[in-house]
Amino acid sequence: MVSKAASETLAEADPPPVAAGGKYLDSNVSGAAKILVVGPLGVGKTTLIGTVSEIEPLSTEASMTQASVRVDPHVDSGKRTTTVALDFGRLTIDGDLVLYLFGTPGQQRFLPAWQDLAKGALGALALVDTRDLTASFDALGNLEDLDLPFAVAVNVFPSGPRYDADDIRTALDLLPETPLVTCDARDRVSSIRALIALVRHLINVATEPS
Ligand SMILES: Nc1nc2c(ncn2[C@@H]2O[C@H](COP(=O)(O)OP(=O)(O)OP(=O)(O)O)[C@@H](O)[C@H]2O)c(=O)[nH]1
Ligand SMILES: [Mg+2]
Repeated sequence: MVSKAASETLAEADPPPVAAGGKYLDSNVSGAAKILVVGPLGVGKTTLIGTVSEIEPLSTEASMTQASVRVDPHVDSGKRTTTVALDFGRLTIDGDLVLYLFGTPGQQRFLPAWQDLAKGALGALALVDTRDLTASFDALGNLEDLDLPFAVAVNVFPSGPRYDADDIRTALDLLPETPLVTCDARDRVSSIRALIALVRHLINVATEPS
């Protein structure tokens, strides 16, 4: 769980503290949170976890073949592999809070797998791609069905259209309190910032009176 002390320090942290490196957890770690990284096929989930993880990330990539061209359109876009089970990585923020990051498969047909992954999760970072916002509807709907608090991070692709935040909120039907940030899944600082926005939101959700 996220400890109150860790949470308060984190809530004030800006710019994002550099993650502790190394295989073993820092002895100052006093809180932990399981976090899902979700989103549609090819949005950058595996990339983001690999970018921020302080341990060698676990990935379960399998080749995409012509056999899936009708159901996985990215086969024709140069994407060669897809996650078929999960990604896993670990990130310590502010020295004392460790995030265990679980990336889900992107295709809705893997929903049963990511329902299992959601067990024990405190929240989710939902990546979206402005080149196809509708592709995120399934993942966001799944999070709502699971009653899992989430933040939305637009993973900015160079060819992606730029929209105002309000337009993205409307298109995705986000609640006013749902954080909406931008990131580049290949960039460590912006990806950590997105995760911190999520953790701040989780703290607010956990501490606000119901
Ligand atoms: N230009 C750009 N390319 C990116 C970015 N993030 C990921 N990519 C590339 O986009 C491709 C898809 O990234 P993945 O991380 O495999 O996406 P994913 O969401 O894990 O995909 P699935 O597991 O198949 O659902 C990879 O070739 C990445 O190098 C980004 O922020 N910008
Ligand atoms: Mg993946």
